[in-house]
Amino acid sequence: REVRVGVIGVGLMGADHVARLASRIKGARVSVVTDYLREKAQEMADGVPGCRVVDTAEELIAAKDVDAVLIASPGTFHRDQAIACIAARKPVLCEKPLAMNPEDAYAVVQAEAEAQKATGRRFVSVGFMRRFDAEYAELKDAIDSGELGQVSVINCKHRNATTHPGFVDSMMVYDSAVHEIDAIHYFLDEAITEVQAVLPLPGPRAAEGQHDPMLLLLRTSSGRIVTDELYVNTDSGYEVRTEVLGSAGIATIGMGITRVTTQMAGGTWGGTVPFDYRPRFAAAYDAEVQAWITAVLDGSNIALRSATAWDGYLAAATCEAAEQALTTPGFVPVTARPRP
Ligand code: ISE
Repeated sequence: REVRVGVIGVGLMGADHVARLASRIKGARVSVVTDYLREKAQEMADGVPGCRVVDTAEELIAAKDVDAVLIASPGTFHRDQAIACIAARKPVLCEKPLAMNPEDAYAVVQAEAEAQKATGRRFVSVGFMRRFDAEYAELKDAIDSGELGQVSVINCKHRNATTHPGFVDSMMVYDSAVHEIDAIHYFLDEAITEVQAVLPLPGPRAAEGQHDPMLLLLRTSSGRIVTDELYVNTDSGYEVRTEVLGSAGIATIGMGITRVTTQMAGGTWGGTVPFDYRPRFAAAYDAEVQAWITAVLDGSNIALRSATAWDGYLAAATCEAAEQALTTPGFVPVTARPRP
């Protein structure tokens, strides 16, 4: 059997997923695509044998030739589209963020909890693909094994070469910092209790009203501090770095540098840095989508290592505190509702 996947949104990430599903993922094919730019969807479908276009996400989710849905639309649409997939009892891999505010994310958690009562199954995976990154898995093992000793501080660097127009502070939080927020939950298995934002002098490429770079300080329930340095207009390359300060060792991963060349002319050294997240995390995206398809084929719907709707909600609740911290001095508490 193969899973017929419908892809909602064929922008940067959606197009990358269509290519991955059409060429590298075993047990699946893309049967239907949709995008608000119909011609873009048609162009994508024309390149995938047996793939057709529909006008709306609702049509795609209801389509008889769609067994599972990959949501790669803008985050503001994720809530309604994920809830529609749950109502249609179709497994869904929703690109991060699950929603652009905690209330919408919690609505997805509740809808899935009701469906799970009725069917005994869950349906929602959230696309925090770093959980499938080999370096992240290795770092988590080093933390969990005690090899690094007591971890007190984690320093994160999240650098993009550029972002699209309109990528304001709330997008830096909900669309970029959200990866580090989920990574903290993944690495430390504990809640984030409060967030502080420190806003340096904006860089020359920061958009009007955008605080880029942006520094976030996040405190966890055991008292650890995570720093997240976001810089989304470096105009150079894509670099995601995590450094864990332990009492027995300091580990750094994700140099994001695909190759370091030494002894270059003039005695300097350097390397190449991928332009954006698709080449840097290609293997993680492949592993994430393959694990999702395998889970759909075996009926479990959600891969063991995948982020769940609850992880998506916790990330959104923390993002809300981070967003409030942008205009509130000091630490802002994270408030999370009980898990249903
Ligand atoms: C983008 O949506 C991603 O998910 C990338 O991983 C992140 O680095 C980038 O800042 C986001 O805009």
